[in-house]
Amino acid sequence: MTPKTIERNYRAARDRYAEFGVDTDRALRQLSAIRLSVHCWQGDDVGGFERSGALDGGIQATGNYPGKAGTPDELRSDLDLAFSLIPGRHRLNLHSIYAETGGKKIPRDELEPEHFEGWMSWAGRRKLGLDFNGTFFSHPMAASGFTLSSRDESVRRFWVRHARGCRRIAAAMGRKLGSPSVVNIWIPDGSKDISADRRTPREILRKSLDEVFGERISPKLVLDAVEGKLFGIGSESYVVGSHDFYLGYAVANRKLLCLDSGHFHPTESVPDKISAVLSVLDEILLHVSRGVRWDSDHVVILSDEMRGIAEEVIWNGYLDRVHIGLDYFDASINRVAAWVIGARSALLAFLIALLAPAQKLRELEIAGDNTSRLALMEALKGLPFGAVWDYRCLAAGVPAGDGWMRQVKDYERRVLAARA
Ligand code: RNT
Ligand code: ZN
Repeated sequence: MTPKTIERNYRAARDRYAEFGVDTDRALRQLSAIRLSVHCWQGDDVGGFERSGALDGGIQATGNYPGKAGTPDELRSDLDLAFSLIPGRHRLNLHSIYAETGGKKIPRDELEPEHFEGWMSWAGRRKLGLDFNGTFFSHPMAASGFTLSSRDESVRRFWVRHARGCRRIAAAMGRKLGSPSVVNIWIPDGSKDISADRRTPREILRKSLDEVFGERISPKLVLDAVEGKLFGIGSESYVVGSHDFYLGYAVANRKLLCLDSGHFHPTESVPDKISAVLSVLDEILLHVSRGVRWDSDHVVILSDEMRGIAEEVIWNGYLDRVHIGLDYFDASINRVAAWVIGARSALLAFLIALLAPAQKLRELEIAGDNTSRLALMEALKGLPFGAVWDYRCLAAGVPAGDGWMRQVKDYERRVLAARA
């Protein structure tokens, strides 16, 4: 498609949306302000550079597509390509296992901001904000299946020190990049089979979190989030950090709650949870993902759930209270493409939500005219959002449609194929 065609299609779409009272130019301006936190771990199947053990904690990246990044420079090079194909300016979400320690083995509870200098200066040059995560899995100290909720005091304290260090690292990132770093805590703690004592690990977890957050750090530098989960592989019967646990903790301690869209019963609605928890919390973190059967981490697509999440955030005016992170890992397809597909689909969902006459829908609802509400909702689905999206891509200097795949294929041939 030539730029001329994209522009012509856009003008036609603009007129069509105007008939519904929707200003497409305004929607595009709002879309360009949305920052996604792109997860570094899609680039190497949650491997990291520490090499202290295989991926565990009940999460799995299946597949062995060639060309996985094996060094920080390779990962950054892959990310550069991905970011160049995603319209807009975004953020990068790091895990502590992506530290650069110059070949030295630094225990996780001794990590310092200096081990993330490489990431910080790279992000600074590209004007990307950084978010951060402690890594409470793939480590001998997590082998028992318990970390912050461990009854073993030496294990528990190790992970408390790790989490405290992560907040200090994130504070350095927030200071250096001039934008608060969201630090998310997700732990794999739980058990495969029915446990006799569900109480004690949760009380220990609460105490550990209090210790972690005991150190006051300005919210201008760090925003703390806690992420619950329904179950993991190997923790099917009991998860210490469940949704209920963290919801209570976040409310009581004014923390951000992280809602991962793969972490609930399949018939529960994550879109519905957003206004529920934001009625009592100031801010939340979203882990936008896609659950399929037992896996919570398939590549994000333009699913009904993705669209529902975007609608809830946009229609309720929550953009400034919701941090949007991606969280999935697929090792069976080109990893750069996986980033781009998920990020673009998430942004497209936000665009579609922005292109809806939300006020009109609300008015119909208030008037009790639910027939017209449903008719309008269905009519909107046939509107030419694709033409608006193509125009957004053109304006942002990224290929429209799946034209960006050419660059990924070229990179695959030139760069990825040469990797061991
Ligand atoms: C795991 C959680 C967690 C991880 C990342 C790697 O179920 O979703 O967010 O995916 O920390
Ligand atoms: Zn998650």
